[in-house]
Amino acid sequence: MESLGRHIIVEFYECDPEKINNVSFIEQSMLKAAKLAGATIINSTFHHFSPFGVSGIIVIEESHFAIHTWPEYQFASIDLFTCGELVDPWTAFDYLQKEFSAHHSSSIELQRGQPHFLNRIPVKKPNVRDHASNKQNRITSNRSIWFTERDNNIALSLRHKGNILYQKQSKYQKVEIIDTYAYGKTLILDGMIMTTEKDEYVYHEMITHVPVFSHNNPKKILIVGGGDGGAARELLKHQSINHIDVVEIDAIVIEASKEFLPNISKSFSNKKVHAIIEDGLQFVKNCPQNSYDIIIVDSTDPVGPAEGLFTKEFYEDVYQCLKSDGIMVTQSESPRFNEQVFKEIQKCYQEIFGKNNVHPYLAYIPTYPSGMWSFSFCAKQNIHPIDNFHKKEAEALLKKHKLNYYTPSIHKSAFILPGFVQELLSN
Ligand code: SPD
Repeated sequence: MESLGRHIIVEFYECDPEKINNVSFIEQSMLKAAKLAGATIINSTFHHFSPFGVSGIIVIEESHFAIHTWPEYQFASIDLFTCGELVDPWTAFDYLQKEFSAHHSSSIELQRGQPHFLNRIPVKKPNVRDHASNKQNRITSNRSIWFTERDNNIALSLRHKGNILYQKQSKYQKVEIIDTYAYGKTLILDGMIMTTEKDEYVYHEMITHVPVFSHNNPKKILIVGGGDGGAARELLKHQSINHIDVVEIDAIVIEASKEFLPNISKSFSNKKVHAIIEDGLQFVKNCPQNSYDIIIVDSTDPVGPAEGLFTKEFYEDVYQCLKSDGIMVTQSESPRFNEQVFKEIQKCYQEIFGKNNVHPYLAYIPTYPSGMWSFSFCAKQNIHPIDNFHKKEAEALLKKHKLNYYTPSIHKSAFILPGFVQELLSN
């Protein structure tokens, strides 16, 4: 015996960046490499980091295989640690080099546990019963694959089933759908969670029913963004509404949602709903004055294609498109996580709609950064969301449709803001 174990430390250079940023592909390749090497897999965990990079480890009966990738440098760093005569880490090395299309590599083999330093002592063997129950309870294999949304200081990870159900780079953004254990199918744009099957109702109920029950007779609605169809689905629960335009810049978002999120996107098959593939900025610029009763800005975060939807110019155009008693509601980010954006955007709304006509409100969405999310209610006239709340109509709707978050009490209490949010608004 030369040593207890062999540990190959591998550097793969000039790999295919797409491959080494794909957590499912990496997981599958590492598992196959372990099997080809003759190892017995116990457990594995793999994480994707937004926007780039994957880390993963497979615990094998004969030690471990681990990987860390830097797609932006086309670099993968791998540990192949095995023990026993029957497992050959170099078989795994050869396989992975091909899988990741590495153009060149460097590696060293370490001998772990060298015999002349080892002194074997008698260790008590487990008794037969312990041994039998250990065998019974042994986990043969358990995949653990994680998606992580993070900025420099905060991260949220969701464990998912491994296969990426949908992945396309559109003209505007990377569109992905994964199946998570805790929140079901999840739509991700450029590495940021947009909606999940399990908590989407909070966002979609709050961005729609609050303005509709504050308006006297809403008939024609514009949604800017909203390509998953969730906001339109909620609006269809109101009989007075007979026309909904959904202006979505990215047809791929609608395509992905229709295929994998049918309960959210089902509104697109209703003839009151008109999907228009166009940049919301241009749409409101060209929109005739006094066109809509309510405009809902259901945008992504203010990076990438949605950046323009957080500008004064855009809101001025929205103001023009609204009828004289019109209401705009926007998703206005998290006052905790996006403090600066939240503050600045409130000022901007106040400049356009008037200080007394802007009312931010909150809801709790576990899969968005910090969990605390804001919406902003902006009215063209002096329409107050609580004073003008049509409570009876809200109660009637709740009798007919099961909502999961919105209630008449939530409608009112959502406008009660914690001290630190009030402070953000006051300076
Ligand atoms: N950080 C997440 C912000 C997402 C806002 N838009 C969600 C779209 C759901 N229809």
